[in-house]
Amino acid sequence: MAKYTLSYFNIRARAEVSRFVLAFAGIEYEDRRINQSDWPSEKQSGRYPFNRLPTLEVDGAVLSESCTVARFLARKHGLYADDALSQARIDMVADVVDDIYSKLQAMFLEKDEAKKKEMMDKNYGEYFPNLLKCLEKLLVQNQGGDGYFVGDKVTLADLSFTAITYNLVEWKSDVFKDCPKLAALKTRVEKLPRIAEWMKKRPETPF
Ligand SMILES: N[C@@H](CCC(=O)N[C@@H](CS)C(=O)NCC(=O)O)C(=O)O
Repeated sequence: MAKYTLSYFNIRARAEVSRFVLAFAGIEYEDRRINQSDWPSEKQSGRYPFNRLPTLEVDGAVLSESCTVARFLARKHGLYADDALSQARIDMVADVVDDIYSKLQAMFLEKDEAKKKEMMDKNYGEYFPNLLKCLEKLLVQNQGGDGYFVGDKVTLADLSFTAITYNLVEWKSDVFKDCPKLAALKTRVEKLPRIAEWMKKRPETPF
């Protein structure tokens, strides 16, 4: 079995989907959390391909880009699909979740309070509800929305979506009020025994 080291800051954010995949698959790994104060010197070390986090070290290789890392782990551990069309449908969800995440990250990093409020109003007023409604529609197209995004088992798509929900609700607790099937999917995923176990033991972090 390959030995994995997942490096990131001590937050959920862009690494949480990979942590969900590893938890669901029951894989042991090093969950390496780097202090912000150590990052400037770490960044100079040459250890990280794009001088950014997260990264996954495996079998002497270092992978960067959160979606690439999550997809690699999902492929290796049975959370992807066999046919190209289903794989693309999984990617569609994971990639739109990444777009949502980019907006959240920009809001999180914004220091100017007036600009932050403007971003929040725009994202929570229009951008997020529109994409969440589209995700809800996509979910409903598969087994009436009472199963998973693709096929009849959990895939990277469901874990990508669920992993980001905690960041979305932090700023607006009723963000899923018009998306009952998405809200139910989140609950379904949280009840999967290994995900429930991970959520109980994962560090409490602000983001
Ligand atoms: N597209 C990249 C974005 C990576 C990224 O922006 N990483 C941030 C943390 S979320 C980072 O490393 N920031 C520190 C820096 O750039 O020095 C991914 O998904 O991995």
